[in-house]
Amino acid sequence: MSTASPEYHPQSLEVRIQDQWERSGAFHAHPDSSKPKFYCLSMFPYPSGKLHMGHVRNYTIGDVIARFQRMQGREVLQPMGWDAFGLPAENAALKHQVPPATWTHDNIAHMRTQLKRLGFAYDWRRELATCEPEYYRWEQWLFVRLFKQGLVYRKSSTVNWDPVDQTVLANEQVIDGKGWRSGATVEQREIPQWFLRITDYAEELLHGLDDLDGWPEQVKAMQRNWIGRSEGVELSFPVDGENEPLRVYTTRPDTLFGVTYLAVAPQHPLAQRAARTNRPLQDFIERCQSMQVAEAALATAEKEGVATGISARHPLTGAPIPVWVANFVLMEYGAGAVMAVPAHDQRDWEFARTYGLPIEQVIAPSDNGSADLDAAAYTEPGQLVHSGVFDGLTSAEAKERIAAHLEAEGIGRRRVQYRLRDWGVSRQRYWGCPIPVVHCVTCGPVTVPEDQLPVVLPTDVTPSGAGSPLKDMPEFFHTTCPQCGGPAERETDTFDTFMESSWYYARYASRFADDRMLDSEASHWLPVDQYIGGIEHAILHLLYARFFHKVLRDQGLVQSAEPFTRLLTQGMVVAETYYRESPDGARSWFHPEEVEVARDAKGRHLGAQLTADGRPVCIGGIEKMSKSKNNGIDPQSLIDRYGADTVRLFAMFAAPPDQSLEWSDAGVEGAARFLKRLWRLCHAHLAAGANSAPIQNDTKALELRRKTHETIVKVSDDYARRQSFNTAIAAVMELVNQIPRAPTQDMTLTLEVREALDTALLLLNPIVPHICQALWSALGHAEPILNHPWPSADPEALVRESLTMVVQVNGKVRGRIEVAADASDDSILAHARNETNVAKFLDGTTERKVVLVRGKLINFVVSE
Ligand code: ANZ
Ligand code: ZN
Repeated sequence: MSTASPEYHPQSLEVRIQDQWERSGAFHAHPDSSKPKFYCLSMFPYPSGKLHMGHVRNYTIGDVIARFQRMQGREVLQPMGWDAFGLPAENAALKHQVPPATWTHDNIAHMRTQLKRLGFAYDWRRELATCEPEYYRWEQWLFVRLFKQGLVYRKSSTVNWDPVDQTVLANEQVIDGKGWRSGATVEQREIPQWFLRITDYAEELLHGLDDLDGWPEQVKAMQRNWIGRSEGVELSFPVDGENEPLRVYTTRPDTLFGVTYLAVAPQHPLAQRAARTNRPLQDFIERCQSMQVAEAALATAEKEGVATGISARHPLTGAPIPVWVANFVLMEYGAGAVMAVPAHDQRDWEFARTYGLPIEQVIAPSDNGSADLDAAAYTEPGQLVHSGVFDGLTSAEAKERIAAHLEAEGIGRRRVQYRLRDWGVSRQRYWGCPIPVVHCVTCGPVTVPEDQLPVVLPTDVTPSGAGSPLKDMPEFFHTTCPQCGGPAERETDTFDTFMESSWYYARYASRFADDRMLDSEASHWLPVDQYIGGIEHAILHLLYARFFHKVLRDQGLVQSAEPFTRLLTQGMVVAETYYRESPDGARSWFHPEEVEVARDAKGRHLGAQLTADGRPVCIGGIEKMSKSKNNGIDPQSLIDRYGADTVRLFAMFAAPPDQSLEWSDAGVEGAARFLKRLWRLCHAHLAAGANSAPIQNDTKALELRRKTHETIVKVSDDYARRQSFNTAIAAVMELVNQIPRAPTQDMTLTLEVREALDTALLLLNPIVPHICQALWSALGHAEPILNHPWPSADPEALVRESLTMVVQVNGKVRGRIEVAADASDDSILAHARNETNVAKFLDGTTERKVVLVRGKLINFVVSE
């Protein structure tokens, strides 16, 4: 017998195997491979400093899919990189007085080491950081192209201005209307900014969703909402004393006869004109100006308004209608003005009640019920009343007829309207991609010519917090105009970091092209076959990336219409929270490791105490892991303690990928125990040594073999179609549990045990690739497991050879028969009738009915 089996030492084993992968270039993706391609991508991280559990989960899911697809015979591209520009680097720079570039690169170095330690199958040659000029130069190049095509424009728009720090603040830097650093009351300022015409693509972005069968419905619904297509009518109301009529946009032309006032946005020209001679109106408009501009804030704000004193005319009845200015009307939507129908629009109703404006019903419920307009607006469709010749029509008919009438009279026209706004890409921040524009006194804003790109962001900069440091760098700031050669100043705004994350997936696929943005390799790999990331990116990131992809397609740089064929949005990583409250109500949060928890038999919390002082703490409920609740588990400490495979196994086993994953010590311990068991089982099998010939038709052997192949069927479906990795793992665990523990006493099963073990390793390999490789080679396979094809089930092994069935006559058991599992009903019945004892009881009777429950029983119902 051989020497003692080796022990499972994940740390050394994993590093050794990672080294082999690295040295052999195991994860280099080759575009010239004859295998079909599979592009698997996880959303790249912001290099915040170290990996958190959310990253680990996201990247493990991606890696499992990538490794599975590789075993399915695909040439897999799985890259990784860094979303490296952004505000946190500037904040950290202020705090620690280091340049954002240094901070970012240090973080990248650390996080790269962490990712490597987790054994992810990345093609590291393709790594990119968006803060590198070799990356962002192509973004600048594209911007200049789009500018020339008219897809870029400049317009004034509102920003948050901190009057003390003399700087523009991002929305998240405004806390309760005050600057986060200075505490000064934030003002709204209009400054010129750059916009991309994403609205030109609104229709295609909307319709494209219909073909994305591999996306979660929920995400598609969120995108549809965000794009917000509506069909309506734009119509004009003549205004007394003005040449220009007032245009409004409505989706309910059927309610036209119920208009009792018009409301315009505070920024509307009519409001501005009226304010010149109307002091209260002027004050109101100013107050609106200083309010938060966010739409969400508007939705919850008190509906307020001021009358202008201006009167308009109903376009069909000629009745006078007062014009108001109201804070709920958005200047950027529709026509910046609404026809208010308080009887049938709740917002208009509330406003009318507040200001004593009339409420006139024009839609009656179709079921002859009545609408209680004293309680609320009636917003359902119905039948028209008090609407002249249109009375009696349904809402749907009236929408058509009134729209047609308005068009015929030249009063209005049908219009499709989107909620989606053009994308403002200017940020008044230092740590971002420079916008490739110079401002010339003579020529105005001029884009930087292609041969002068990239505009490189100076990196030896430590921001002071007040304004952009680029303005104080003459060598960057002062330049000459590419058009007239005169003196000019560089734009110091940088791009929204969503710009970089909108095309990184394409650049990975074309990583080695140094003379162009994307080469033909991009067309080879794209679209991404599987994209994995957080639901928090369901709207903006995914919409911007889809927009960019269509723009790139229209530039001839990619061929597909959509960037991501299949999308998996993984759930949050959550953990229990613990706190104590001080007398003033402030809570201090304790880390789960500082707390001891008492549980009942079912594992429910009974109470918790702080280990340090033994006194109770409150249990705050399960929440997303975060700094603020102090409930984050540092993955590094888990890797150090258990190794990467245990962490990966826990992340995949504890929950389906799209659900939240609750952190538990017990779960991690369980994962570690399972791997140890697998290790011991393989080595016990090896230690048993001998290889005797199989015994034909041995039931135990056939059963184990069947279990092995049933597991292949189930697990393959779980991986490929259902993406239900936790149940796949559970199925393999079941198989492993069925492998006899004492192989020396069961020598006849050697071959079947070997097959079961080999299969378990292959099925687990995408999830725990290090231990699987180690055991695979211990079992004598020379070729690495990651190159081994995925196992396929042997249909013969799946056949349950024979089954025992009970035969009854009039409900009494009269015999038992053995039938082939796939025998036909007829042959089963024939067999049953021929069974000696059964035949005796059937003899001389008339058959009334036969009941056949496959695999169980046959009952002959007979009469004499
Ligand atoms: C009259 C009316 C009667 C309306 C009624 C609704 C119900 P969606 O579907 O989102 O496109 N609206 C138009 N422009 C607006 C603006 N700039 N700011 C705020 N609200 C505006 O919404 C279209 C409806 O929102 C329009 O239809 C208009 O009110 C309002 F029983 O017109 B409606
Ligand atoms: Zn010039």
